[in-house]
Amino acid sequence: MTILTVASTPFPGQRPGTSGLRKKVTVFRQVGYLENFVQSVFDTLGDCSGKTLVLGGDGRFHNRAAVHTILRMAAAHGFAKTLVGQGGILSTPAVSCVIRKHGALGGIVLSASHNPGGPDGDFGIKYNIGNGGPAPEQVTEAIYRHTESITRYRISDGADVNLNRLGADRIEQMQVEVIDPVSDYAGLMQDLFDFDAIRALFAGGFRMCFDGMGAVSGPYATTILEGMLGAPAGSVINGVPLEDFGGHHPDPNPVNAAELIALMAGADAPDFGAASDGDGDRNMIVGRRFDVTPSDSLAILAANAGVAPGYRAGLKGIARSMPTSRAADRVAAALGVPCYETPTGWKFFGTLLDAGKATLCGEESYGTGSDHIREKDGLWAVLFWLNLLAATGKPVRQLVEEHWARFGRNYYSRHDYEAIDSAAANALMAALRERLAGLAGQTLGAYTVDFADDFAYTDPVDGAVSTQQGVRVVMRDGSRVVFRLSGTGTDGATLRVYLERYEADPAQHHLPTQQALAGLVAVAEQLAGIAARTGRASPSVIT
Ligand code: VG1
Ligand code: CO
Repeated sequence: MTILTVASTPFPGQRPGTSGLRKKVTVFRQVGYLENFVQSVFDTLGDCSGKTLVLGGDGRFHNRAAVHTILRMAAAHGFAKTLVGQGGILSTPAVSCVIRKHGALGGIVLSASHNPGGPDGDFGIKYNIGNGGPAPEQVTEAIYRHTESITRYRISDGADVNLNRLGADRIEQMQVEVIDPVSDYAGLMQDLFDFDAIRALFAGGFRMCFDGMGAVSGPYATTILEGMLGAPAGSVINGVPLEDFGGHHPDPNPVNAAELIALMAGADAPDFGAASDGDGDRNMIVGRRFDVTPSDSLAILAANAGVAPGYRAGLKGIARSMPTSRAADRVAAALGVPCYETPTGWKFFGTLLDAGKATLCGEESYGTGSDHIREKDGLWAVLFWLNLLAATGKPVRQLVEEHWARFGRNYYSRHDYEAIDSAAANALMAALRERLAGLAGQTLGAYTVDFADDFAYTDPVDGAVSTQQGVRVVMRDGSRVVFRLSGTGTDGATLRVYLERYEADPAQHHLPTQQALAGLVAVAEQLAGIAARTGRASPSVIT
């Protein structure tokens, strides 16, 4: 075996977005493209001798090829050991768990998460640091700078290891340990939740459906739900990770998880439904004929955290991304703990979790998690809900409605305009930013603007500043419209419009969401001129 130094030249645009570098598979398959990025990660890390790396991905097309390349590069860079998931499979939360449990220097996650897969789909790569979480912006920017001036990468010419066989192998001086992708993660879940109570729930005839959407969470859900907790066989559907996700778009929302939603709406609906995304870090929670919004899910778990053994000591604080509804803020206030508001993307929760300032975190985009790892965690949220259902004996809908009755309801929706022209999207945002200063005090429809700004965040732990994180227009009654551009897409630009309205009166808690928010939708159009600028009369996805 020889370590080769291969000459290379930079590829433009290797800047990680909200969650890693995501491009079309065709872009990633260019000679040297993946290698340049990985070399830039390693150059940013410096000396890795004696260190352990964790490696795995969501099983999408190109996953295996990329794993083999990265293993040979890690060996050339002097890592003592790489822990790789069997078959090259590790969910994002499992990578975070394994990094922490084994004291690794960091990990590489191969995934474009909720983006479609397959030869014409997307691929992605993300570096996670030693706390198990996504690298913060200072690190991703340093990696990006390396990609701009790269001249060579280093790689072993050693043979591919057998990824299917558990146990130790070797490339150069580096030990390659193929690990069971599920076991460390399953052990952690068992420590956090009341498995006996959930087992008793299933034993009593409770039925659920978990839709793995042909992506990575299937093996985790099958082992834990059907294996350890006794859910009937068949409770997990689409449970085998496939290179093209079996044609599914593994973005768990009511539009994409159509099979699950139809089942939950049917006459013989199970008690509980859930779905996860490509890399297993998102969750959608569904009751019988009832969808739970992610923002409400965060608030409800926070309000009831004591049911789970792992959270019985209480919450230190709650953190949510800025566009996430403020339902969680009301729970934090009732609990007497702080609520932090961060920019979009899980990387912004890391410092708060490390510093012990927050216990639960969430995003409106079907992301929920806690200080047990440093990523959002789909199956964790499902188990938390199961624990809650087991502890209370109440159906999903009743739990949500009782929460609204106690705290009020934050009507919430996100309208996405996908794959619009990038120049038009940037012009729309620029025009909004120009109007911000004059908006306070103006009347828009039934609303009067309290304040309007471009969200900026100063990390309360390390002082890092992030600007231009979304335009928010906040009304005097607390209602909000937020505009931002997606940082995960690969086709043109995606405009996200986030709408929120608070309703205290329980008599008004049962309106259809879009009807309840119609006034704010009109305000958003009035403010941004979406139809004229994008040529779209309506959003492509509403969640
Ligand atoms: C989206 C979501 C954001 C989430 C990110 C990564 O980002 O809005 O909340 O953290 O995806 O999730 P954006 O920039 O497209 O709005 V995942 O499950 O794709 O890693
Ligand atoms: Co994801």
